[in-house]
Amino acid sequence: MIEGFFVRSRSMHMSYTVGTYLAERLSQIGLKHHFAVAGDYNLVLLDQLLKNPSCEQVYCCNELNCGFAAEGYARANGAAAAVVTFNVGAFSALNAVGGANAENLPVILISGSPNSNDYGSGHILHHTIGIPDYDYQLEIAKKLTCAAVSITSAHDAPEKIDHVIRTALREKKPGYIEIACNVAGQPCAVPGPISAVIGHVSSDPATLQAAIAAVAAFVDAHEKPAVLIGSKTRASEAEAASIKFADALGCVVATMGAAKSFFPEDHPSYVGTFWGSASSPGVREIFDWTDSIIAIAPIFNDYSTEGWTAWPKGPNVALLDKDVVKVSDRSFDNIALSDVLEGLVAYYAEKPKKDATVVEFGRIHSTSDRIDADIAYEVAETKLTRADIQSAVQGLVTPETTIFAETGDSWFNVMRMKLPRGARVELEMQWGHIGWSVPATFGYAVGSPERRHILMVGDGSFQLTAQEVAQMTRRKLPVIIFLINNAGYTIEVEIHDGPYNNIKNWDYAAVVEAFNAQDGKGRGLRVTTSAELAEAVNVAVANTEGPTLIECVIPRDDCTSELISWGRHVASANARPPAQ
Ligand code: TPU
Ligand code: MG
Repeated sequence: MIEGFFVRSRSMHMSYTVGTYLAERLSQIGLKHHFAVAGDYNLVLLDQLLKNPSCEQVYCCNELNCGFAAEGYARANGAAAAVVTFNVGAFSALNAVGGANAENLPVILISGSPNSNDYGSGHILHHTIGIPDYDYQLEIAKKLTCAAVSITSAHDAPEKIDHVIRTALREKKPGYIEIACNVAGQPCAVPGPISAVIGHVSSDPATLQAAIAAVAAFVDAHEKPAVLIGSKTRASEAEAASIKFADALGCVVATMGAAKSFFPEDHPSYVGTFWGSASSPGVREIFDWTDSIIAIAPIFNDYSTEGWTAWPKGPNVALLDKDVVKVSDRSFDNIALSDVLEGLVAYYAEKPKKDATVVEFGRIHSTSDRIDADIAYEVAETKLTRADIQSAVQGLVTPETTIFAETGDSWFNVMRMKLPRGARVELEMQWGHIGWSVPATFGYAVGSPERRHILMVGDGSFQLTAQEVAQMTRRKLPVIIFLINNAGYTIEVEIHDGPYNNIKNWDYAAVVEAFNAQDGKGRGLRVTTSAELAEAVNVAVANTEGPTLIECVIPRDDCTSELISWGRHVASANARPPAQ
């Protein structure tokens, strides 16, 4: 009787535990799913999370994949969460957390952790390295996230959870929460309004005005500006403002490799990818011709600058980053990129267009370029080529399509795609973990079931994370996978070859069939001619109840010309001798 009364009165007041508090916050920030792998340090927490029906639990085959699934989900949905067990699980997931950091995605890693009584007790616990010191996972997580907390008491759990989620959303970086296994089910405070967690920080008004004036002065002082869109534009929430800025300025706009699809390709100012010798036709030349570059949220690393050979820097480059502007030896911080761009839009609204680069691009850019030639896709009983695969993918792209492209020649193939407005490309060029794309596509597809999902992945990369195709099968996700079987690590072959670039061949199509077991509807098809590829694409489109993997067999050196030239530049940068 007394117990029944107690339960009723608690539910009338919407009682919370640490776990249900966390679930409430995850669902309030828009997560309809979280990803998980079970382990005894997190089982009570998983029970608590299951109590919230608006944030479904989705399982992965291992914790690396769980982290990458969350990373992919964050790409579709703005944020994500992955729940794992202590050390043995979390250490694998931390690799993906490093990736989320590099890729500017707010992924919350949640780890079950030891019973609070075991901290400081001298007890040795399973799954640990065998010392009675349990803070080393937290210390590692601190290096890889923007906020990391350990919860060993329900008392301070709410503010710790809110701190991590708030910081991750603001910084667009991963966060980390570990919860002692005996604390996850403990009663805790009721959540306050979610605005405390998701509220935006305003730009500093004086700095904003000064930054806008400095960029305007920079642009006014030049005749032939060009805009370069970088991969942090999405994390900066500045995609829409960049389009308005391009409209107002009227000069050419190129995207960096990692920012493919972050600017509409049907926009009159859009010229293609800027990536040194791997640029779209005419783009490198127009960037050579320009007298100034406005770089929006770029990441200039050895890969994106083609071994430091195509690195826009110096006094003719204005850098407009997520919350910092650097122009003409001045620096302004604590300002939102979209506010800066909106201010510039207002400034240029009544001014003549700075369209010299658009006019010149029209002169130097020939329409009979390589990309159009590649799109002529001939269905024939001829040996399959890389160009056939590129054309087949291109033929599937709709405004509702997202293409994931794995590290390897898939990067350069996808650069050649012509995207209708709405189509998206997802790349992991800063972290560059081969195998990322399989679980990330899975997570993305869970978060955006209304879209068409295409994955281009090499044979070498696929071997790292292949088992996550089984989760696509489990959830009946109709992902179309183009697996490029070129018998090895061709991207590495083009950088530096050796026996380590050869891999054991698999029957990839059969692997997917094996994942079906009794109930799956995945399809695996192996193609060696363009006619077989065309047939397989039809099968893939018709299969709406599971993934379809098309194993595309091509020769080892049948790669894009961009990979060859990019590989040569990267090899030169790697081979620089030590400075004297
Ligand atoms: O198209 P292709 O043949 O270049 O792609 P594939 O077959 O997926 O080969 C990728 C080869 C590759 C390696 C081995 N790309 N980068 N790496 C180095 C590497 C090793 N381990 C991890 C986790 N990530 C890496 N990028
Ligand atoms: Mg390969």
